[in-house]
Amino acid sequence: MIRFYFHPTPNPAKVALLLEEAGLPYEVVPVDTSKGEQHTAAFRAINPNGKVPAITDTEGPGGREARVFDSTAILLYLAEKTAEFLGKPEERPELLSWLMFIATGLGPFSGQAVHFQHAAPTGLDYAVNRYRREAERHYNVLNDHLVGRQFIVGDSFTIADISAWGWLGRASRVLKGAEDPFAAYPEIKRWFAAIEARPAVARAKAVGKDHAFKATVDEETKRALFPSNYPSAA
Ligand SMILES: N[C@@H](CCC(=O)N[C@@H](CS)C(=O)NCC(=O)O)C(=O)O
Repeated sequence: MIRFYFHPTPNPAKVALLLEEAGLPYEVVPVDTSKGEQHTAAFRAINPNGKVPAITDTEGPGGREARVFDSTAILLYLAEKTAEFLGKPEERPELLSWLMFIATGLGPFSGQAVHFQHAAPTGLDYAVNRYRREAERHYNVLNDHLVGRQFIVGDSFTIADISAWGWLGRASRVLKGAEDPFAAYPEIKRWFAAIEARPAVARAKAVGKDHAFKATVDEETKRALFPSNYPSAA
């Protein structure tokens, strides 16, 4: 049995889509990051980095329970476990390259673009411009790569598509103010529409809908999500 530690945010969304695409049985464990549940000792034992997603798998390697944290690690772990969504062996260099491009570039710069445009104090023009433009630059790299391609790697749906889908689903927040955030990225727009049409996407989007996650942003939320803004007293 897989326990899936979840909050309705982009990185857990990737894992939800893989679990649904693979048809793996799993149990959702809500982690309300706006309430600070990611900082409990019990959750830190599963992800010492205190972020979602994470999973535990009672049937890990050697039949022992395993924990896996960080969305890209989970995608690779589950894809290897099911031997699905990895593309052809000769495509592994491309798969790893695009996975890391998303994990270390597209995702983090998108996340910082959201932070500085939606959560940070106003007036930080340098930071807003840097992260917004770096997010746009990553969009351009992916857009150019997708010319003439149905999928990011080879000619099949892989965990690279799943990983990119997680953050591109937040394009309207990343590219704040754009009427159509994909207007300047026609190849991403075409690719994204095709991924969205997959039946598993609707099921992935339904994950966690039966849980009332905290929606308000108050002092507790800010301290939970941005603890490094509140240095502990010496
Ligand atoms: N590199 C990690 C990043 C995980 C991450 O930033 N998760 C966010 C949700 S998308 C989170 O847990 N935020 C709450 C917090 O940072 O306290 C991954 O890909 O899983």
